[in-house]
Amino acid sequence: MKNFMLVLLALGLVMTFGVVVQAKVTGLPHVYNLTFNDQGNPGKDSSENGNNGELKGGAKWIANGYSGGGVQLDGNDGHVEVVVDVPEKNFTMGVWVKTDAGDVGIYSVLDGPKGAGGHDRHFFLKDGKINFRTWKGPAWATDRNVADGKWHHIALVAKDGGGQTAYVDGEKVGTHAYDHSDFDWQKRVWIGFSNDAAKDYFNGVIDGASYTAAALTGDQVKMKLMVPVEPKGKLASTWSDIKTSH
Ligand SMILES: [Ca+2]
Ligand SMILES: [Ca+2]
Repeated sequence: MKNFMLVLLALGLVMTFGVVVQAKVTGLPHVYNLTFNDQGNPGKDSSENGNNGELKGGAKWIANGYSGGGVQLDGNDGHVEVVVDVPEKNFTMGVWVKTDAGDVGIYSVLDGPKGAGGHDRHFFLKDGKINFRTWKGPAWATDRNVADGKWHHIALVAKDGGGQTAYVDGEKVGTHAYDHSDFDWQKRVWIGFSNDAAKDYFNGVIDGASYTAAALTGDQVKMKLMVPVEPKGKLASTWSDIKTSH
């Protein structure tokens, strides 16, 4: 019996350590982090929470994303689906996009496919400018045009008591007072889609799509979220993160 308990204890330590090391790979508590770098498994969740994405419709893996591979979306029905329960409070959503289409959907949280039964946490372009809507809050716009055919990183932070903050390429571009989502029956997330856009489906290339269970600071968005996690850099960043956090 004593030996059995020791084995359980050892197993517990191994599992705990495994979790700690994993969290330190990016230093951020990702619900999922899709890098699209593995051609054989393009929707693989690099957070290793197992919240893998699935390329659907006219979504095609390509070798040239922002960093490593990415996903080309056709503007017709292509999107990436993650079936996952994401937090409604204190979260950060981020994605790299490249497009010259100015009125397309980018990112949203859904109940059923295509938002049947409910949808929110929308990222979408209107006249090229990045807009958001986190229900029951209203839609709100920034004046930042990202439909210029170049890569841009878009992030939305919702902080309890602090409202929403939007970042483009790590720079704060807008805020809204509504500080959380009330859409707590959601079941999936679609990247490359938003019901709020004139054209629901994204037309262009996406990369580095993440959902993080924390309201990140501007520095964290810039220094961590926007920085791609490359396999060969993993161990180095793991140990440097552990070193600097103690
Ligand atoms: Ca990539
Ligand atoms: Ca949820």
